[in-house]
Amino acid sequence: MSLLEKIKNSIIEMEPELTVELTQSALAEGIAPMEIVAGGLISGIEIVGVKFKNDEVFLPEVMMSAKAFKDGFAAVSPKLKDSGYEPKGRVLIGSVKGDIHDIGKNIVIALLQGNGYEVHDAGVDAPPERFVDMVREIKPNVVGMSALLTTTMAFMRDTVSALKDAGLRDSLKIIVGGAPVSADFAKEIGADGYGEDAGEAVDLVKSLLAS
Ligand code: B1M
Repeated sequence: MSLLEKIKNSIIEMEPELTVELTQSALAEGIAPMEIVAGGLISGIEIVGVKFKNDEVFLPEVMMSAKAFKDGFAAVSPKLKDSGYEPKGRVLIGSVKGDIHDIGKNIVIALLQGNGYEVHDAGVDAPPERFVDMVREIKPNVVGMSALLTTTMAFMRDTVSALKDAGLRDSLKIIVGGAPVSADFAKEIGADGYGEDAGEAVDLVKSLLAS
């Protein structure tokens, strides 16, 4: 079994320490950081997602798998950053109010960092006021919002409104993403773009900042 397969399985088997150990071995063997993320870590959490949906695993198991993913990702993340180019812009990203899912957001952050963007993390369950305060402080070129729940998507709209009310909207681009979000929804709430996955989010930021 390849190291990437083992990493994937360690996430499915909910073994955070093993995930970290295997991730470090993969890095030591010279496997590209992005390959470890895509072929090992994401493959594992995606399978857990399907099992969760099919009621084959339940929340405590999913949380342990998510921890394995996060710990493995933390081990590989500095190397992803090392592969970056020139800083190309400043991005603020958070999971919106009510939403504590952050795996996808953290992948988007890592890929942006790996592509040379300075990224600030608004964390999870980030209310519109936090985005407003952080925009005032950081002055990002782009604000990104992530939501994994249909119930929390509404806070994307509230955040866009709060940025408008604070007079900050015109100074930045807004992008949104997350499984229940769509390009139509992005348009509807007045965002500048929607990224289906982390790769698209990076392309979107690139194109928005070039325009
Ligand atoms: Co939750 N959960 N969860 N969960 N969870 C989902 C999302 C769900 C689809 C599972 C299901 O029912 N099949 C479902 C949502 C249903 C809905 O509303 N549509 C759900 C639910 C219901 C819940 C709870 C309500 C469960 C409960 O308590 N009864 C609860 C809510 C908590 C809350 O937020 N208030 C809950 C809790 C949890 C855990 C804490 C156990 C854990 C989260 C741990 C963590 O994130 N730290 C968890 C997990 C892990 C999942 C699943 C299994 C996996 C999500 C994930 O990390 N995917 C998920 C089922 C699934 O997706 N199949 C599920 C991997 C990740 C790489 O993908 O996040 O989609 P994703 O990110 C992608 C793209 O979407 C995109 O790029 C990423 C990388 O390619 N993207 C962006 C994301 N953000 C972006 C931003 C961008 C651009 C692209 O620009 C800014």
